[in-house]
Amino acid sequence: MPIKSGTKPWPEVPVGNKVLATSNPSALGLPIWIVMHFLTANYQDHTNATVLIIGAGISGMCTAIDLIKRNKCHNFIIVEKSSGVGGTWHDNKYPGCCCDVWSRLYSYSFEQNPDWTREYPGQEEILDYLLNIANKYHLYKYIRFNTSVSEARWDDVEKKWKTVVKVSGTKDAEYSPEYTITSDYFVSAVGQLNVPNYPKIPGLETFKGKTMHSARWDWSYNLDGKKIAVIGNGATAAQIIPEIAKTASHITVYQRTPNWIIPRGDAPVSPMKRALFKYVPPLRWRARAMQMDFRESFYDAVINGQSPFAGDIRTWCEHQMHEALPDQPELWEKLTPKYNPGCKRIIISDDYYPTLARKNVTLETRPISRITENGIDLKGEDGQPAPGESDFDLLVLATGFRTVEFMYPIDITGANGKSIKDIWRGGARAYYGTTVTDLPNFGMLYGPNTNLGHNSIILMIEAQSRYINALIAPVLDARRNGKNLALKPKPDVVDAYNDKVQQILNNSSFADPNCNSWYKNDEGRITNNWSGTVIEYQENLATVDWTDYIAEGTGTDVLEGKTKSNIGRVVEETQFSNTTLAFSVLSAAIVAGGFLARNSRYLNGLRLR
Ligand code: NA7
Repeated sequence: MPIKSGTKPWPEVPVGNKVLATSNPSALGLPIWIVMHFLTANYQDHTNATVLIIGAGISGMCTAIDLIKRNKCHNFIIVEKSSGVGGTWHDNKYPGCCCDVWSRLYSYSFEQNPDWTREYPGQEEILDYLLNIANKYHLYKYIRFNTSVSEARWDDVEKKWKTVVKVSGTKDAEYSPEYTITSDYFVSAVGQLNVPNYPKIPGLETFKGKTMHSARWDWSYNLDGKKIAVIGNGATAAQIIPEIAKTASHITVYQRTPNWIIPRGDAPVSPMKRALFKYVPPLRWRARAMQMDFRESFYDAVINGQSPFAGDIRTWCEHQMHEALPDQPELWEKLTPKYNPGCKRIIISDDYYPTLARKNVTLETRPISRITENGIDLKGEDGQPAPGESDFDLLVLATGFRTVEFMYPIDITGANGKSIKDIWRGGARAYYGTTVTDLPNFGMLYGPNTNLGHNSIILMIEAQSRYINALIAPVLDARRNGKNLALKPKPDVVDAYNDKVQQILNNSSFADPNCNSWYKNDEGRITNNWSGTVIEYQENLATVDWTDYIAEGTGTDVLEGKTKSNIGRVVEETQFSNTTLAFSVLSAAIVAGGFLARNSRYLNGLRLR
């Protein structure tokens, strides 16, 4: 067994295996054993980490990279339920899967990729990008795959988190099926779209054919010539249906509520453009900034149903629908939403309506009453089951995720034994969506009220990672001094913040009573969406106000005299107009040209002499 000598100070040493504490001293010689034990005991321990991150998706990776870059902390563990990195891009690999935000913007600001092959690349290309990031930042050594968190408990005395993890990889589970990790800080990076929502339709379990949830796609199943039922018509279904319709014998789409659908305008990125993005980075930055500007301007459209932009969405949708499905007013009626654009996620697609025009695709809008051994019965007008379509080979559940129970099914207990269920009674809430009342030394990414209907979620995640890392810094300082520090947000600060957010949301399209969405809980509280623009959110998180937090422990002195820390934000929007930019580039070119011309005359002169 290799002995890892700690050549770097804590917390720069990654979590390892506590070799010396468990090995036989006689094998090494007692004096060496004592010295090595002293050197390594503090930080080389399989079940002790400074920070524990749940999830190796975009948020978990971003937090880990910031831990390394901003806090020089390598003493962390990432536990990941699945077998690979990428989070949602690992889980969702159904046919047609891609992002509905341009990847130039749906990517880390600090790792802009010039090589995207399309404006909206597919899942495999996005996953590839994330795998490359994991490699580049050497993240694999921190990740424990096939490991899920079942329970996390704050220890008031030790001022540490005790997190119970379960190992599902068969080989690893043979020797360590379950264990507890102790950490100073606990970060949830599990996201909002993590746990599939299996619909509670009577008879679902009796279906004899194949059943797949969109986020659990079985690629070993051959779709060719199959008769398929798709339940759901959200963003996911709108991507799957056009793909599988190409080879299926027949598809019936079960729509409960219509969606606003606007054109996507996807296109390949030419090799010339890619080369320019690679070798002239300002062009890449500019392209991203312009996409940011456009997406930010979309905010009005999703939040205010009466805004001119919302009117445009209605027009684009109708135009697209009428063009793809000409002279079918009955179908138009079924496909036109009766709620404001933005209340549910606006779908961007060029091929959904044309797919509904195919002979092998049927749209069913009557409600489902039950699922039988091989079919789906409908609710008759008298409310009784009426026979529906049968002989399905495959049932696709494009029914979304359990979104409002953040961190489900993890059992979390905070300070003074308070459970997350009690803390979040009435709906999940957090301070800036990141820190939670009664959960000390806890941070979450893509938490309550941080989802967007109009822009790239990665912009929010980066701000959260930066903010959480700023909160982790004094916890590390205290431990460096041999002390401990516990930070939790003040309840009145959290409440005031959330009241403000809810006030705006309650007057927005998200609150339109004519629609249900995954943004709201059963009581109608909008638990998932942010109320403002990305820039507003980034500005909120650009400063840590230490007076917002209750500090406890033996190491509170590290915060003495500190009231605010300015951590800044990633400025994504354009800073100059195109005219100013063109003028500056032109001026720079003239100056450079003049300089070169003068020097070449001078050099020529030198040569002539
Ligand atoms: P969504 O947007 O939550 O869509 C789920 C769809 O499934 C939606 O059409 C639902 O109808 C439908 N659904 C859910 N349960 C049922 C039952 N019981 N019966 C019939 N139909 C049902 O999930 P997606 O996966 O499409 O997208 C999630 C996000 O992923 C998306 O916003 C992007 O950000 C990426 P409903 O509209 O509720 O009537």
